[in-house]
Parts: sequence; structure tokens; C-alpha cells
Amino acid sequence: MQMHTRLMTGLLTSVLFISPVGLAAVPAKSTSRSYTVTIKGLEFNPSPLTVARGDTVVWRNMDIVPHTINGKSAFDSKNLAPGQTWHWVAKKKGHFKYACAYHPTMLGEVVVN
Ligand SMILES: [Cu+2]
Repeated sequence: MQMHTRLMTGLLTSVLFISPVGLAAVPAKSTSRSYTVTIKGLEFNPSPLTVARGDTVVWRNMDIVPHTINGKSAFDSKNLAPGQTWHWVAKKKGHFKYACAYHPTMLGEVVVN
């Protein structure tokens, strides 16, 4: 019984010792994701797009005309030619509405949690 108790105590100590190290060893980057918003037919899809802080949003222009992704002060892709991509790393929480500067009816939103 004493041996068993000692073994259990030893195991618990090992688990307690290993756990914090294991958590600390997980880099924040490994959990961040990348999402793609397709621009096609003068529409952003998907929109709204929900991501987490640290995630990357990639916009891909599949149209035959240029567009922009203009989120006012948060981000601005400037001219995005057909076939091009542009990305933005979501660093702040919030609802980020954006539009195309060339086509004001093209509206989109990224929600960062
Ligand atoms: Cu446009």
C-alpha cells in the first residue's frame, strides 16, 4: 500500500510538473488560422466572416475587374488586380466592415473574436 501511494504521488508530481511546460511549449502561432474570402461577381464571400485574433484573412480577386478591400482606418488593400490576393492579420477584436472603393455596393464584414 505504501509503495502504491508513493507511486501515485510520483505520478501526480510528474503530471503537475509536465503540464505547465507542455502548455508553455505550444506556440501561439500553431493555433492561428488562415481564411480566404473570394471576390467573385462583385461579391465578398463569405461575409460576414468570423475569425479569432491572430488569424489571417486572405482576399482573392476572382473577377476580371480590379477591386479594393477598404476597411477605413483598419485596413486598405488599395488596388487588387484580377487574380491577385491580399491578406490582413486580425490583431484587434471587433466588427470590421469594409467596402470596395470602386464598387460602393460591394460590402463585407470581418468579425474578430
Ligand atoms: Cu470592386
